Amino acid sequence: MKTNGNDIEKTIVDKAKELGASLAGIASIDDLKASSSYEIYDKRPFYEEYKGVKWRKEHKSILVWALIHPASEPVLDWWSMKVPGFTPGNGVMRMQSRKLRIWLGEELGINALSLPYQIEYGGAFLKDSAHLAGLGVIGKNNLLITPEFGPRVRLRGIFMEAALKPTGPAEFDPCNGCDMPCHRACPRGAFRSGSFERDFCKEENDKRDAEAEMIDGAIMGIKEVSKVSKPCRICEFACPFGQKGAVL
Ligand code: B12
Repeated sequence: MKTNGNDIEKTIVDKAKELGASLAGIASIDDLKASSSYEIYDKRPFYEEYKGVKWRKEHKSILVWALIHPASEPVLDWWSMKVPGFTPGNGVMRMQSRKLRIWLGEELGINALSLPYQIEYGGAFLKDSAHLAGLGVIGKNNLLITPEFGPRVRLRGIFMEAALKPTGPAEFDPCNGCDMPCHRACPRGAFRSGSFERDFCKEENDKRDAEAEMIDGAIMGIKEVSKVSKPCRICEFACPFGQKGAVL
């Protein structure tokens, strides 16, 4: 087993970054199971295909990482059914996931499972995972806010058959004293009750789906022209924390 100074967690986080992750960390599955999203989601799933989570006892830890999605690269977030992983950003993260899974097995002898993005097909709640792994905190806009990039990141995870030391949670309080421009910016008033209400958010994203345009494959990283929708990022861009970095 090749580790950096016997610190297996650091070795794994460093590898994720070497493979292109902007941030990475590790959380325990027991902590993740106890996070509020599972309880809430079980009562009212977003996708009807969801039939609950089948936890496997061998999975002890989750590696979760973030890929920066700057405003200068909007295409990373555009959706097309023809793009592997649906968005170019997810396409990049799927490849990172595959490489990390193989490396974990070959170099560290850790069996791992690359998680799909979707909860209903076995995915995990990635904001909760990222918070527990110390990447950032869940802010008033209901998004993971990181010290480095604000909310302008997308997430991915891998379950690992090894009980590793969590790298979080993070001590960070970005919303303290903020007058919440994210709440005022939402075109659908999804924060009218003071917290996020997904039905209003969904209305905006459904409208954007209905307005999907045919876009050249070269732009989406595929060969053919395809129907592309551009999800809303208004509460994400309104966050003052995401506006601080020079390249964001
Ligand atoms: C389904 C889904 C949607 C649905 C439903 C959203 C919802 N929140 O219910 C729709 C289509 C509406 C949507 C919209 C968006 N989404 Co979305 N979505 C998802 C998905 C697949 C599952 C999320 C989910 O159902 N969560 C379960 C519900 C119950 O939880 P929740 O509302 O998110 O909030 C819970 C947590 O915040 C938790 N919580 C709050 N505080 C704390 C504190 C601690 C300590 C812990 C542990 C937990 C916790 O409690 C809340 C429940 O009350 C995830 C991917 C994934 N696999 O996780 C992406 C994901 C959350 N979405 C993402 C994004 C970016 C968006 C959008 C900006 C659109 C876009 N451009 O892609 C908007 C933002 C909406 C918003 N402000 O939350 C990113 C978030 C990145 C980030 N920085 O946080 C994710 C992780 C996908 C990705 N590619 O990385 N999304």
